[in-house]
Amino acid sequence: GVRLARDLAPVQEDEGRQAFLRDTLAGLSASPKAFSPKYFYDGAGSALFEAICETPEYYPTRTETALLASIAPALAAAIPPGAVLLELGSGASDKTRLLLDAAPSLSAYVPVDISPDALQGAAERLRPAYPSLAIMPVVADFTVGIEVPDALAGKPVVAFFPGSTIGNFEPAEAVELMRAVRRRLGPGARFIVGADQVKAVDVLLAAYDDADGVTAAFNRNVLVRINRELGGDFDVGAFAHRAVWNAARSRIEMHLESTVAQTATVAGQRFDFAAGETIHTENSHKFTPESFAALAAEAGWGVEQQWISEGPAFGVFLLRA
Ligand code: AVI
Repeated sequence: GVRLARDLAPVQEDEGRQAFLRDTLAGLSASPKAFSPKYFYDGAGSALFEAICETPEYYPTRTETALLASIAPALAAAIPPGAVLLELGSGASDKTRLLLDAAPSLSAYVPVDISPDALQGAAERLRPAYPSLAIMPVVADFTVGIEVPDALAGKPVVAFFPGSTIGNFEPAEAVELMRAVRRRLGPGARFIVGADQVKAVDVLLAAYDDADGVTAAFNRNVLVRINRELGGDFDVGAFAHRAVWNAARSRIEMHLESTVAQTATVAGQRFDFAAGETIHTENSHKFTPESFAALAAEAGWGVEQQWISEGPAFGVFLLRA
């Protein structure tokens, strides 16, 4: 069965640390060096991401929230009575309230996130507000497997994946993930996905390099985390935040650029950096309605309805298996 947040055992934490260590050593040994963005989200990283969402430059969160508020009745109409809402990468679960309010017939909410701190906080805030809803947080890396607690077997499940987190995956991984959700949910299932849209490059770049440096701190936090959890000795201040637009791949990339020639040690292994060498830390793909529909189709989903905001364009897609 699946492990709920409150059951998170030291054993599982150690498994998490082992995976983090393995992936970090592999990423530092690769050329070019690269990390998975999923390791941004320790407690501090999740808090920094929440702070990014408050910056004037980072439009996706407020844009999607406003869009979801306006279309919530249409989304609720697609949710069968008694259904379970399964949210991938739920973080603070702020947008979820819009769906929970619009679809009072939901019987359970299963937020899935890699950050126990973010999940715990979200569950504590939601429970008093929705006393008749079963809130069953699951600490999991949803890229590894999608599971619903056994207690909810047999209920229809609607999956919710807002925030354009789908854009943080390579297209092939995104297809794999959407396919896994479809297999888990079965025929006739609904999947609500938020996907940020291509727009003017200056708007995109500003969103990933805010003037107050919150995104820079978020990017560098992965080095802080490696130092603390994996016994690394990164000189965090000697890495600069870089955000670049890769037009060919339609994505913003984040990198950490070594400002000097230096060596960092992690778990006894030494890694050399030339001045100007980068660690590629994140991709954030930007879609068009057509490119997103094509991605969904590859995973066996059809677009039943779509909504694209005016102003900064952000898309919410209601998919049907
Ligand atoms: C979580 N994810 C959708 C964010 C994004 O926009 O790709 C993460 C982020 N990275 C930098 N700023 C925000």
